Amino acid sequence: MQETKHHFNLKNIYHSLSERKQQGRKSFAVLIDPDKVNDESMEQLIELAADARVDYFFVGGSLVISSYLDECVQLIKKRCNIPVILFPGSPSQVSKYADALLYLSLISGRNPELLIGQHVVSAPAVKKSGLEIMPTGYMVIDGGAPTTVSYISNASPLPSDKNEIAMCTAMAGEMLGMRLIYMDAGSGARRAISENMIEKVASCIDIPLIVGGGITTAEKAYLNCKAGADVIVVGNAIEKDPMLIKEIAAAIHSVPVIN
Ligand code: 1GP
Repeated sequence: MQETKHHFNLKNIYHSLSERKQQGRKSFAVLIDPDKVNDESMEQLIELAADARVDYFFVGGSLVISSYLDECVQLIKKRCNIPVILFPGSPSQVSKYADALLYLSLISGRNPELLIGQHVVSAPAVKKSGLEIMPTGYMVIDGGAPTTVSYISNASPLPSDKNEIAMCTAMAGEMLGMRLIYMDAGSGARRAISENMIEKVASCIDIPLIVGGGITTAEKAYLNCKAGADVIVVGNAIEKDPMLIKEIAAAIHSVPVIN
């Protein structure tokens, strides 16, 4: 069937993600907040990421107050083949130059605006963007520090020791039709998500599991993958030390493939 631009757009990137999951291959996503970079720092980051065989760039932030989003995405597209996935903190963060968009519903919170309200308002623009849309159940887990998303959304994060709630939330998200689950301890979290919680959640869903927030070492990235994460997202630690990209990528890609 020929795909029209009105056809629901779930294609290449999602397929590669779920194929990688089936093969037990782990992925590394470097998160870029357009508010915190410029052309010069981006050039360096792109080169390091391409050398380290980073799998995805996530672009977005809770606020994005600058207007650098389009330029930042275009620069990545010009310089390398790493797919760019938008991770929007608000409906205005849509760039048609990206490859795909995490269509986030904050399923760990109880704020209807972030479950469905903002989606309704932005639906025409998102559909028109032509981006690959990936429905994502977004779960914010308490990381020991108030996150921008919790503050802005007025939604409390899921307690970090309540594995059962995390499991039920992820299962409900999958059964509601989400194609990805993203567990996030929040940018710059003091405490990253425990391997125990990752393992429990991974064991009760079949869709790919993204994990991020407060991951600062290659070892933690590796352990999270072993526990069942399919994609590891790192932002802050790389902003502080871009050289970490190589080490973390190597750790994630060294996780033994179990079929
Ligand atoms: C935040 O999961 C991302 O939404 C990444 O967090 O910046 O702490 O790596 P960090």
